[in-house]
Amino acid sequence: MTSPAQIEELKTLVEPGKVLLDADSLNTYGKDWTKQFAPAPTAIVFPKTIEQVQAIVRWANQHKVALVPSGGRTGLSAAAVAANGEVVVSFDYMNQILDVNLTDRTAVCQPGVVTEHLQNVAEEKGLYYPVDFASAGSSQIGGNIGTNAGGIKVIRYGMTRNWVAGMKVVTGKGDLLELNHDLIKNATGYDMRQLFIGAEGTLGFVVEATMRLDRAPKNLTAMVLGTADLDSIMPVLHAFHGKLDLTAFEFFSDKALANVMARGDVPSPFDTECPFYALLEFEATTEEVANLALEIFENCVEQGWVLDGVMSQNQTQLQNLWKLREYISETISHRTPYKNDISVTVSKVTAFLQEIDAIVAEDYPDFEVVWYGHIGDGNLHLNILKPEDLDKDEFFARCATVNKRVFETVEQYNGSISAEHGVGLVKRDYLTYSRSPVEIEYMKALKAVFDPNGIMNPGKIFAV
Ligand code: S2G
Ligand code: ZN
Repeated sequence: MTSPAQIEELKTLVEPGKVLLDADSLNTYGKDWTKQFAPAPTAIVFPKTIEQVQAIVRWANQHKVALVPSGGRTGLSAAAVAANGEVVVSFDYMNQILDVNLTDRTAVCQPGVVTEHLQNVAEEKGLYYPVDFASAGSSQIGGNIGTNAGGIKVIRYGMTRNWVAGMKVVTGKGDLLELNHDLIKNATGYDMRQLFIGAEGTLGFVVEATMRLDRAPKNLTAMVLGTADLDSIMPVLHAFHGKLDLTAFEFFSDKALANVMARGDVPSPFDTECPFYALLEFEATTEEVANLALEIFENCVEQGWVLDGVMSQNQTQLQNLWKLREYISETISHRTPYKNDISVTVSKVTAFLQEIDAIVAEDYPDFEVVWYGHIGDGNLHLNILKPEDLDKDEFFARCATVNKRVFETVEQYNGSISAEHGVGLVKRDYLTYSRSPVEIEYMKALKAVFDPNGIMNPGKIFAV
């Protein structure tokens, strides 16, 4: 446990008032969007410079104090949860975009830059930061890197990992590493960026990141298609993906749509009620491209895969169609969902989805199952909604019993038990369904190199 004298020493490492100990701050900064773990940090510290981060890490090594990184706290795997007296290091005051270089098409960001702020600044400069997801309005670049955030545009642009030109990290030993210096080509040994991206703060802190930007997309246009059944979704993807350069291909079930419609502030896409829906997006750069999309749609209807559909004609309609998908997570959150974020290679999705859907129908007959996700890149979000009258702990315990069957199926398909939300605490005990014991031993060996005293987010990804 950290002593009062050690906390007083911590206060000298940062500006006055940048160590908080009050109950509200401990509760607010000691958690993320998960609901299973009670936050219980000792203190929250707010560095403003890289030197202050290094001093905090050295202090933590000296006193063997565990540190937990905190960004936008929108995580869904409890990677930013401090439940055991740790000191939370929040980057809220390291939130500036330090430079935008139009020649290199890069933006130098402090870790506390809100994702949406980077998106807006890129747009102001006529460029585009393409990693996007529902929580972009509050998530931070440092956390996006720590979890290798994915989201809704991965089918075209990939994950956060693809957009980090360079980064500065403070390792668990307190050393500052400047990785890759934003170079496009650099063949000089191990690319250690890739170790820190997705490491969930277990190797060190991201203290600056140079993010790549892309050209701005032209006339983004979305279609929402009502599909006849689960099996029809992937043929629709292949029909469009073969001819259009898609920027997104998402899916959601009728139950997901019903929850969004219940809000009352989003127009229904069309009258036909369908069991599943696909939302796809592309750049309608010419009228020919838009007409091609309509031809493909007609073909999908003729094939019996699609029952109805709509295409956006302007920005407002584009945004309204995206609300159908992006509002799902927030709209069901009050139902304390048990969340699975699983992925397989795209070619295996149909068979995989059939097996998982049969398991949940058999094992969750009395629970509301909501399917949605980034099916175009093989990432499915399976959410089980807690019945109003069922105790939360009992609900999570019952859901966990089904995990074994779900994750055994994931393992059979060489899939991932966590496609984009990370491992944290929530998926830690299931890691072996996706990573071999030998891999886990190598990961632990790497952790020992960068964080020999085990002060960096201990217990996340694997148990200490
Ligand atoms: C999504 C957002 C978080 C959730 O909507 O794609 O990744 O609720 C999710 O699963
Ligand atoms: Zn997602």
